[in-house]
Amino acid sequence: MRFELHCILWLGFYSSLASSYVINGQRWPRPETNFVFDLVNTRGQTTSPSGISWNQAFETAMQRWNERTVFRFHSQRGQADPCRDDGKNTVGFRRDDCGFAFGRTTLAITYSSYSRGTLLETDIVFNDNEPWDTYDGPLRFDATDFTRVATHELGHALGLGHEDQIPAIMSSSVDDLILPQKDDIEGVTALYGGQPPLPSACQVQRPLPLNAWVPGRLESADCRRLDIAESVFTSDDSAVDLYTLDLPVAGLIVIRLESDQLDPYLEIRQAGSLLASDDDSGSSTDALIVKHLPAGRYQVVAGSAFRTLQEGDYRLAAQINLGPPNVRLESDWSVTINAVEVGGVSYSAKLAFFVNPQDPHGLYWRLDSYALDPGKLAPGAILLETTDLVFNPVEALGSKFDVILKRYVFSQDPAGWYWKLDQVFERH
Ligand SMILES: [Ca+2]
Ligand SMILES: [Ca+2]
Ligand SMILES: [Ca+2]
Ligand SMILES: [Zn+2]
Repeated sequence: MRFELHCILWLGFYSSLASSYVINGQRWPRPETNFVFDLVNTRGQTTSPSGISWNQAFETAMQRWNERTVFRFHSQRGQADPCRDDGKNTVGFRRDDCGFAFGRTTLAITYSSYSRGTLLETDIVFNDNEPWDTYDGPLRFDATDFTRVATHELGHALGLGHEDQIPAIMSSSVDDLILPQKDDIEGVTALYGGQPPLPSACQVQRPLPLNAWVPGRLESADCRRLDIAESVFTSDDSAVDLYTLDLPVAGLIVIRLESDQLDPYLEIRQAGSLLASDDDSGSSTDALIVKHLPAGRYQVVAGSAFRTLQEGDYRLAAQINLGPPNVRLESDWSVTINAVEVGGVSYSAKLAFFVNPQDPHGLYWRLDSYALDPGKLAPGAILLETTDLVFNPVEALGSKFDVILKRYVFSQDPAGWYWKLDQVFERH
């Protein structure tokens, strides 16, 4: 039986979140199949306008499934006619739909033949009346991305139907997503069983040293958020770099992710669950997390706030002082700050204890004096972008404490700098 899957794709957006993958009811006897192809479009071109060969693009689409699911697409170079039942799976460009006119909104069609629920052959026909190119990220209006449509059609070829309820590459409308999403991956698992693999890019974790800026770059070859978000899943093509943070003490850590080329998004995870995340708490769209954590190993995820792939350079730092404190509480309750970081510049400062007449039981300090001290960029005291003060740690009463002081506006001295004690953790 020859079964035609009209794959009607046009620009559109997802609406609600619900439901799950759709299976056509047919599957290959084993989770693998072979495609024979050597792609040339109807104008005789072997490459897309951006210079990627159609063959390479189709293989990339195969890899997107191979990397994330138990299914394996194999490829073999050779000529074959996508309009013929010849025992070969293939893909080709055509100006007509195997003798018929393409529908006005049809970008590609996958034909499947099967017997009693077992797939025998699939052929994919691309509508070459449409402008095609190859690119990642947001969909362009001047040309459709061949690779993501090929990824979608290959989803039909392995047995998936359309899914329009939740984010999926198997959506009937082509959009900004380019990879099989969680729902698509679960659909393949439902068809073929087994445990989906973790893409190799997601198995690489760089150690994140403390108190140093680490340069990095988000790009296409990186792990993607959809591959690592295990607890609360958000379907997402965006690139992520994974770091291991070893915290030898329980302490207050300040983690920053900064970039002027992309919109940073930062996460701290442990054993697959999310402990903290931030988008824009730093300056501009930079991410900043201030969090007290027990000693242990953490995963720091450097990503972008975009749902699609956003490429660019960034820098990442985790700040906590494990050496002698740079901040001391004196016997008169004034605070001596040996070195405080303010936007990458070091100052020394003195805070005076302040009895607030409006809150006599609260603990307050007032900026007494400060001096630029550019030679001494040492960790342990940071004036955050929020103008809150972090001491990680301060030496006080014979112990060390990690402390957050919240900026306070004192109505009788609105130009003065005041802070109120907000959180205290004893350093062990
Ligand atoms: Ca065929
Ligand atoms: Ca990277
Ligand atoms: Ca951000
Ligand atoms: Zn389709």
